[in-house]
Amino acid sequence: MTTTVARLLADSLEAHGVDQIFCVPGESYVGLTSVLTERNSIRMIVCRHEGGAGYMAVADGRLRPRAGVCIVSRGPGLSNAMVSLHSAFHDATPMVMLVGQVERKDFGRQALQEQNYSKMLSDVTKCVIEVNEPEQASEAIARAFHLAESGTPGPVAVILPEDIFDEETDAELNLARPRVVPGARPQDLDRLAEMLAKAERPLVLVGGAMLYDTLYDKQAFADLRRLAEDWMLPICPTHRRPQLFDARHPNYGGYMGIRVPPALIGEMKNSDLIVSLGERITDSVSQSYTFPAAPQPQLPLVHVWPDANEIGRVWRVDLGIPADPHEVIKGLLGKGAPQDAAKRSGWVSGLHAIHLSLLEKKWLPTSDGINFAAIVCEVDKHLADDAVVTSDAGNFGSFIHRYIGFRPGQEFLSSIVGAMGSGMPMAVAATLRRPGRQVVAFVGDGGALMMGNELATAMQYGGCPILIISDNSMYGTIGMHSYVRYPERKFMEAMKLTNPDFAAWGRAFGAEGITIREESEIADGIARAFAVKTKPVVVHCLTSAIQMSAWRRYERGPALV
Ligand SMILES: Cc1ncc(C[n+]2csc(CCOP(=O)(O)OP(=O)(O)O)c2C)c(N)n1
Repeated sequence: MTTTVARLLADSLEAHGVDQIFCVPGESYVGLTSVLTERNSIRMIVCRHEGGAGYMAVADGRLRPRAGVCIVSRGPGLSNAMVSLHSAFHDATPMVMLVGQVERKDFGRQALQEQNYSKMLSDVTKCVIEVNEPEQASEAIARAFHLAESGTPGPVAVILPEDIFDEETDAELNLARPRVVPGARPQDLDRLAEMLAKAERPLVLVGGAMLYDTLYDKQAFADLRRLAEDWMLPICPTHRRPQLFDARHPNYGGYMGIRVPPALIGEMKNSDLIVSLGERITDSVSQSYTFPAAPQPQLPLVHVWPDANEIGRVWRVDLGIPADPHEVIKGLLGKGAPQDAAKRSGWVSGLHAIHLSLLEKKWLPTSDGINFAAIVCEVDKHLADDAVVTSDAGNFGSFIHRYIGFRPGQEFLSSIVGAMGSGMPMAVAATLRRPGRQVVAFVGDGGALMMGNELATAMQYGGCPILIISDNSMYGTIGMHSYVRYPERKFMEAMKLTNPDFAAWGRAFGAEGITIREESEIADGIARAFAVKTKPVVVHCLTSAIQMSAWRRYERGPALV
């Protein structure tokens, strides 16, 4: 049946279950917007910055088993969106970005805002698909979703010239391609079972691919717990994936985030086997490539990841299983636990005891503002079992991981690679995908003004996130790095920030604004924030710069300031 490219593209997106698209409008794709807005099936979420739209798509790609989608305009629009592609690529998050392009007759002339997207995006996408013929449009969408969601997930860009949307075509609608689930060979499962049976002090890391398993099938949480209990294994959720295992469960072996505290990493290093179940392993998780050491690990390493390309790329592994982690868990459960699994109970309880001691809600007083620990602990008291928490990048985030014991059912969203600006847009995406649930975004004063403008998008679509801003009047993380690397040098001139009254800033958007200046105001301020529920809330917390992170203080204090 003859249709137009724009209608065929809209049909193709619908066929892939797309129900919302994040965008900043652009003249390069009005032919598509006009068709999409005619349909009730796909909601266009109009954002204030393409980086914000992109981060929302990244978050959406982690909140359901389907790539998040955004549309941006050529040159400037895509340039703004690059940070979200960078994050999706490093975070192994499925995302499809549609990009408007100049008319085909002008290709290569450096027409207004034209870029060569295959060159520009070559290192931040899994694939750039340029659609130059109407017949390719629907196939391009099907390929984009397939590539974004399979193997190592990631972002795929589909480039659409401005003049293609109204062209007629008889091309067939391409339906979504069935999910390919890679599984383990029987001999590999046997070997893994043998290695696990023999190990006295194993560590099991769980990460990103495990998160997708829980989106496809909630049973994955229960199966992982059973594996941990029956086989007596310590489970260690990795960097910014804290919700994968209940932090209070006795088999929780410790959070394997960036810079694990010495007491925990010291004990972890006594391990005699690491099994990475759906964690890609990065420099953050491996403590800057020291544990496991790259390229030759100091202990046996088993890597389960759904993409053979990735396994062995950096580390020489003893056993690589290019499989879906849940399939491997089911395979192990089918075999039954070793008779003497209880021999590891001392190892597991030892790790868990260290983990619990690190979670303890205690902190030191500070003279230059609130210790952010006190705020985070108060927020934790109000978090529902199905709350969504987002975090921007910055040292304030270390307090979240130190003091909040996450549990399955709660969700945590962040740029895993640590790109600032993600916290607020991810919270907006969460309010849309999880309506009626608590959504709390933690940001620093740096990140707040990078992408905090998406508060306007929350207002526009009725989202009610609570934005907790840690205002230490500086880009604190970088101050900490300067201090650690050059302890005798001053650095504040290059880090300090002059901030607005963030509560008033929030009220200007139509949100509730609350200011917390000292510890005595925390309980009331946070309770008021959680009570609002009908509009966004901005909580401006005047925090200490001396307490650099949940683990570190400026020994020399304000002398450096
Ligand atoms: C987009 C981006 N720009 C710069 C950085 C480098 N960076 C990492 S953390 C940080 C400071 C964050 O400051 P703030 O939001 O105030 O939080 P704090 O560290 O003070 O808690 C910077 C500049 C980054 N990670 N991402």
